[in-house]
Amino acid sequence: MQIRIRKDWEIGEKEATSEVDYFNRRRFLKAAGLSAGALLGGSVLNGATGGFPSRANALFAGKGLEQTPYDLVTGYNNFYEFSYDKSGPAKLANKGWKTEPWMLEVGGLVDAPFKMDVNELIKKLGGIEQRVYRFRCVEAWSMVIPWDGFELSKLIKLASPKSEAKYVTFTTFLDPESAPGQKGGSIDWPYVEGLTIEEANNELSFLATGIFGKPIPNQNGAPIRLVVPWKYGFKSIKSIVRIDFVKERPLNTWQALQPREYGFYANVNPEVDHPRWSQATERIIGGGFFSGRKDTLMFNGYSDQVAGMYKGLNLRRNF
Ligand SMILES: Nc1nc2c(c(=O)[nH]1)N[C@H]1C(S)=C(S)[C@@H](COP(=O)(O)O)O[C@H]1N2
Ligand SMILES: [Mo]
Repeated sequence: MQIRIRKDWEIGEKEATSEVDYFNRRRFLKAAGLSAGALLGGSVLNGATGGFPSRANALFAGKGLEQTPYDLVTGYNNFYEFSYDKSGPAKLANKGWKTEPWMLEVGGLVDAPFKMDVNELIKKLGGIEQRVYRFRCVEAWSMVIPWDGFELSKLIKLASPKSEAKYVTFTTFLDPESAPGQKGGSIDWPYVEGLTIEEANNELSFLATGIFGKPIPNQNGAPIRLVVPWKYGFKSIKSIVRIDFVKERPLNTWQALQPREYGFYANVNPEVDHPRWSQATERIIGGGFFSGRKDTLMFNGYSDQVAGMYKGLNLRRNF
């Protein structure tokens, strides 16, 4: 019999027990040279302070959606730069990692490349708004989160891409001293994601600098992260330092890691299962034991806004 130690992202939702979390935490602490006690230090939330209070966008008020409690949104995270354990990022991303000031560089096939402080960028783009979106992880859990930030299309307009630009690449920071997860593991750091230019210009594509009307906590991807609510959560890349407009489709981090399981599009689709678990339903984080599961919706409930972009595309093959 073959014994194989699987990574967290290879574990099905049903199998993701507290033992697994405990094992991962211990393994992580060992790798980082830390003891459990080292995690008990104070935590300070840093983030871009610009633009608050945000204006609620009535078109994305999240009518009928029940928001996930703040403590769960900020305490149950995937952020492999810091931890393979859901409760790890809240502690480890707040132990001296500085997310303000923060420069964002925008380049590639554009007429107007720029490198700008995130707070300056917020000012330049006319401030921030709030949108309530569903959020569905490929691991089959979901949340509803009020994000503060601005539409990605505004930044695209500012950069003015050339007609040869067909895709947009997003890159996370690289700083193994601050993010101990980047000292090892299977991921080829830094974490990279991509969208087609049409997807990036879709009205739903959002750059978040806050949640719940406050600066975004480090563990949620301070000071600026992507939010693409019709796609699995791994597309919503955190703590972005570079955005590049490119000709060729980029190889995103999860596709590079497990190409049979994670593709480029990663559109939420209840009819296309993950090779190792069903995507037909999802566990609502904070939903409780009895009312805590629901059917997953095509494109995570955003078909009206996004289905047109995938006409003629085989969604089973282009998963
Ligand atoms: N840089 C970076 N971005 C990332 C991740 C990550 O590990 N590193 N995890 C992704 C995954 S799998 C999910 S589900 C979401 C989680 O976002 P949240 O912790 O704010 O809920 O972030 C995504 N963005
Ligand atoms: Mo995820």
